[in-house]
Order: sequence, then C-alpha cells, then structure tokens
Amino acid sequence: MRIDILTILPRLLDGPFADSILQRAQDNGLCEIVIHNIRDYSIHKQKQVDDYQFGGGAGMVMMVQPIADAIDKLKSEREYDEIIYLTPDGERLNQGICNSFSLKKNIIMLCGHYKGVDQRIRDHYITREISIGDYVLSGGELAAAVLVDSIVRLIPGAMNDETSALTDSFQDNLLAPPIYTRPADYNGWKVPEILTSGNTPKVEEWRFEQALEKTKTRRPDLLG
Ligand code: 6GU
Repeated sequence: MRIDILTILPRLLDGPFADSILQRAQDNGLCEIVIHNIRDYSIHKQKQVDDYQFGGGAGMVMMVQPIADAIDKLKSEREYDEIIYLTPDGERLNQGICNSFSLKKNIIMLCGHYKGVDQRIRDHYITREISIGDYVLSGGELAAAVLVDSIVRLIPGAMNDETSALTDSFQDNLLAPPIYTRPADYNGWKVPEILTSGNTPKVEEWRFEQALEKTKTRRPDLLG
C-alpha cells in the first residue's frame, strides 16, 4: 500500500510515522508513506497557497492551483483508489471505514487548513471526506496521522500478533474487556480468579460478558 499525504505543514508529520508499528511496516515494505509539501507546487509569487474568500468573511482558503497540480502529478504516476480530504465536516471515522481503507492499494490524503480548501478541489478530485470526531483541530495533519495509523496497523504482517487486531475494541462492535498481567496479586489487588484458572472456554465467556457489560454502560449506541 502507498499513502501520499499533501500538507502545508509537513513537519507536523515528521514524528508520527517514525516509530513502532508504522516504522516497521515501512521498513518491511508493507506500506510506503510519502509526505508532500503543497507549497512546493505553487506557481504564485512567494509560493502562496491560500487567499481571501470570495464573498468576504474571515479566514483564508487553500487555493486550487497548488493542490490540483500536486494531485495531477501523483495521478500521472499511478492510479489512486481514494483521494481523501480530512475535514471536520466529513464523514465520522469508524473501524469499518478503517478496515475498508486498509484493503486499498494507493491512497492520497489531503490535509485541510484555515477555513478549508476551495470547493472545486472537493468537487473534482476528492472521493471521500473524513472527520476523526466531533471537535475541531487546527489542521488535518493530526487527523491524517490518526487515519494512517488506524489503517496501516490492519495490514497483514504489520502487527506482531496477527490476531490482535481482530480482538481490538470496535472490531466486533464491542469494547475490549479488562486485561491483566503479572503479578496475580499486587499488594492485595488481585486478578480475577477465572483468568488464572487455565479454563480457556470459561475465560473467553468471561471476556465476552465483560465486554458486553462495558459496552452497555459506556457505549450503548454500539449495540444498536
Ligand atoms: Cl479531519 N480536521 C480538522 N481540522 N479538525 C477535525 C478533523 C479533521 N476531524 C475532527 N476534527
């Protein structure tokens, strides 16, 4: 899988992909993450990338030309399955969307800034608009980092334990059950006995009940 990210603040994305699962996935050739500075594509004086909005009003708008040229160049090099715009007014991200993106071959992510991008970019290039939740970030970069992480960890081989993605919260619309490790007794705080019983079917049953209970109290919306 290849992910191209278009941004006017490339430094914001220096850190998130340089460690742990994301770094290993790139080192092992499971995915390629390429950051592009939109400013490099501007043909305007002083590499301008934003301008005042027609009709008046506060806030700058990201201009068509630099973004259009950047996307055109990428599209001339390979076919893209999705061109995603990260924006607070997009479709709210969930595990199902992450799962479907993880099956794609080539994806472009466009990070919004200021008031957002000129509507014509959205009309003519963007295939999907994604928000990571009902709150506002100062730009799409951190949202893109969240989206990339949520996708790449699902690529087979990206995680040490292949099955662990399947037991995540949300993968079956249930929150994860409580987990414990050694010691079984920490200054009187004991691990639930069932977990040290060695009875695997009983353990699985307990975990399911705990997950269901937790989901009922915290996120009844997930149970539909
Ligand atoms: Cl994708 N962008 C911004 N700027 N804010 C957000 C968001 C995206 N998702 C939630 N809030």
